[in-house]
Amino acid sequence: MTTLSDFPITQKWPPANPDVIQLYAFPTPNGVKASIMLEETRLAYEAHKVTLADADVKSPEFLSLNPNNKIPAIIDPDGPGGEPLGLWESGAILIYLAEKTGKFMGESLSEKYLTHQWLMFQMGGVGPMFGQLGFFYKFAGSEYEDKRPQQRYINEAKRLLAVLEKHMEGRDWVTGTYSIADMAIAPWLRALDFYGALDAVGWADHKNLVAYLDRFLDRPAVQKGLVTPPRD
Ligand SMILES: N[C@@H](CCC(=O)N[C@@H](CS)C(=O)NCC(=O)O)C(=O)O
Repeated sequence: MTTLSDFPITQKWPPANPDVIQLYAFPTPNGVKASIMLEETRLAYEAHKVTLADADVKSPEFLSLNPNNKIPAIIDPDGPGGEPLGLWESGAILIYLAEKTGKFMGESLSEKYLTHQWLMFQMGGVGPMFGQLGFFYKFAGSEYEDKRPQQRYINEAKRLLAVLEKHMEGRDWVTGTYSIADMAIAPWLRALDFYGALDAVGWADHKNLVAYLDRFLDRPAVQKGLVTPPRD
């Protein structure tokens, strides 16, 4: 039978309590999806800080859990069949934790699939496109003389915001009730401020999204998840 200590990642980030879920993350928009869900579900967990530096995400120990060198990742020592389960990709982690607890994935089967739909919209659209916007608007790409890539991602971010703004008319949460889709989408809306891109994408004109993000940030579990593990 496999145990937590069989995972090489535990050599670099030893568990204080091997019986609880181990979270390997950094408080980025993708990282906080997992910590927010763990806070919302009140599952017992231990957070290990894995920075985006090569010494962490590209260390042999981290790569042994996630060969794609990206946070977040988890190990649940009490996975399916009581066996430990290591998992990466934030969307997969959210679905796993929702199924484990029976929480935040809708009440009916239809709600469940709609939750998946909006989660995939974030994973395949909002996350990658806003991430590129961050690169070309705030980070190294902002120095590039050719501004066409920057403009492309500004336009794509605006397009995605327009889809969400329209959808959120008359809704508090993306699928009606609070779900993992919100935990995936809202942290990426918050990232626009960090990228200094609020004006570039016309954020203030999206009144439904401004109210939605405030609603999300008001939740105590979100506030805790956003600083877990602590940056410093
Ligand atoms: N699709 C992945 C993306 C994760 C991701 O991009 N993580 C970034 C931080 S937000 C990372 O770990 N970057 C480190 C690197 O690429 O070296 C997920 O949703 O889990």
